[in-house]
Amino acid sequence: MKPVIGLSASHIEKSTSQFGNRYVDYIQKDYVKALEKLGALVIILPVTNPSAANEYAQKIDGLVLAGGDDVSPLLYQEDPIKENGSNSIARDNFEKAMIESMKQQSKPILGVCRGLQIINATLGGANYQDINSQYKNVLGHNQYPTEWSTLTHSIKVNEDSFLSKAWGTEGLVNSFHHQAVKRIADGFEATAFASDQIIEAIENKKYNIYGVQFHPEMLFDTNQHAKQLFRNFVEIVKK
Ligand SMILES: [Mn+2]
Repeated sequence: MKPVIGLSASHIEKSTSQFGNRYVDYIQKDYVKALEKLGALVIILPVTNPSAANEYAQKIDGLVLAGGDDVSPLLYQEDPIKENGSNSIARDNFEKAMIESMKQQSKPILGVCRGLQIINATLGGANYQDINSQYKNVLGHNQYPTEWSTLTHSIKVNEDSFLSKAWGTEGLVNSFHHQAVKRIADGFEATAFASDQIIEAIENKKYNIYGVQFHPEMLFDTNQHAKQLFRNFVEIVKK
C-alpha cells in the first residue's frame, strides 16, 4: 500500500477575475509531483470546518503543510502590525485543527515556510510578523522575483537533525518569507539557522513534526538535498 499524504491547500475567499465569487482552494503542483514521484498517494485537503480535521487525519498517514499567506498573529496573541501580510483565518483554523489531530494520532507532519510557522503558532510558539521591520540586521529572506529554484542564502544545520540527513550541516537554500519563528514552541528544537540567526528549520523528534522555512518543493528537480528531504519524510510516514 502506498503511504497516503494529506496536503493542505491555499484558500481564496474573495472575488477574483478568474473565478468571480466562486471561491477556490488550490495548491502548487510542485508538492504533488514531488510526493508522487516518491511513491506517495496525495490527497489535497480542502480548507473546511475544523471539526472535520480529526476524520481527515484518520484517513492519511502523514501531512504536508504548504506555503502561502501569513499566519494570523492572533494565533500567538498579538494584534497585527502594519507590515503583517494577507491572512486567512479559515485556513489557519483548519490547519491548526489538523496539526492537533495528527499530533494526537502520532502521525508525521512536514511544514514548508508558512507550514513551519503555523506548526509553531499552533503548538504554543510565536512568530515575527515581519522580520524586515522587527529583526535587527536581517539579511534578504525574500528573493522574489529571483527564480524559485535559485539558492540565495546559506544555512547552518544541527548535526543529527532531520534536516542534516538531507542537507548536511551547511548548505544553501532559497528564501521567500518575511515571517519567521520568534519564540519556539515547547518540545521543539531549532535545527537550522541563517547567518543572521533567523531560524530556518524546527523539529519535534518525539512526534515526528518537522518544519523548514525554505521551499524544497521548488528545488525537487534540481537539487539532490531537496529530493532527499522529501524521501526521508515519506520513509518516516511509511513506518
Ligand atoms: Mn530564509
